[in-house]
Amino acid sequence: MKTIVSGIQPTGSLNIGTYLGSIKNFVKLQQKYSDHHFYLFIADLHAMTTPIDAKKLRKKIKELAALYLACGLERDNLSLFIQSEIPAHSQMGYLLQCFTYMGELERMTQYKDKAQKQSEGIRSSLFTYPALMAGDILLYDAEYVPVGDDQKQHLELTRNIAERINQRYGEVFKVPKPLIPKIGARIMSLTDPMRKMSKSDENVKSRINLLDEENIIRKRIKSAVTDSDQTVRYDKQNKPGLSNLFDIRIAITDESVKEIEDAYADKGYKDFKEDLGEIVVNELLPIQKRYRELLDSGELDQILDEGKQRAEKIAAEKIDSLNRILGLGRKRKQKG
Ligand code: ATP
Ligand code: LTN
Repeated sequence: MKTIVSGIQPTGSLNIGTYLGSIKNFVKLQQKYSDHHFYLFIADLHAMTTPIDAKKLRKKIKELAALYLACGLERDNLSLFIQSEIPAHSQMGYLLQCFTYMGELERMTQYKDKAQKQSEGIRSSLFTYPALMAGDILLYDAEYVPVGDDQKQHLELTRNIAERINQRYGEVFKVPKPLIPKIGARIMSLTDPMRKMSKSDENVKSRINLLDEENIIRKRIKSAVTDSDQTVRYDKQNKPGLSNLFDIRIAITDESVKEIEDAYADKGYKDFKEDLGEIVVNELLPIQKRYRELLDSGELDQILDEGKQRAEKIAAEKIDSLNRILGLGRKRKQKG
């Protein structure tokens, strides 16, 4: 069966950037690719690349698992699991480091950005993290990997590593393709539309968190930075703030730019922002309700156990086969 793989780190506050760029896309893809199996995971090993409090991490893992499901994922063709519960991810991460060059890792812009933000004690895992990510994907022979725009470079590296190994050892891995949504792949900060909306931004006004209260959601949109012109028109170059609000709206409603521009031909930013507040609130409140129901239910643990069981088996087989191909360990007789 063909597979689709993706993960999200359990760090910071999950916001509509992550939601529209990734989770909402998973939900749509689950319908479109109903004959594929989805391996979606909480990338807790990746969260260890920067300092994080242990208690906080535990809490975030559970919250993210509940949020994934609350956003509407179907259980039929899904294995939802926690990355660290499957040792094959760490094993694969190491093996792929053996096929990744320093020069490639040095070029990763996410590493450069994150390293720059830290003054001391940059963990070596922050540097090698793209190899771990490549392992997450290649373990399950992913056909597609749905991600936001910022992960494109890591996907390109994953493809290069897979091709490098295939060239040397034969067809070991499927070479995965990224799936980047047309709208929503890069939702920008509400306070600085030239920067990506990020869950680690210190300015809480820069984003709408999925669990924000209704009045906060409306307030954040109202105070979002826009230009001083009042014409509701999509223009990324000259009106980046307003265009970002268009993107948020379109990613939720699937309207066209023209439909929106026509609807506001005689209206200004105030109306546009108020309506967007309403649209975002209507999208998020049902998610919040389902999230609260799921968080302390036995159902969540059951789903994570089932996901783990299936993923564990596939991943362990892949590691065994890779060890054999690479000549690691002893020669064993094939079972059966
Ligand atoms: P940080 O900003 O702290 O590095 P993040 O907000 O990028 O973290 P991740 O867990 O790294 O969060 O991202 C999860 C998924 O959401 C990835 O596929 C990523 O591309 C996507 N994503 C994150 N932020 C945005 C955004 N502003 N717009 C669209 N997609 C996003
Ligand atoms: N690195 C990604 C999260 C991530 C991921 C993956 C995404 C870890 N492993 C595998 C897709 C496939 C991030 O920081 N957004």
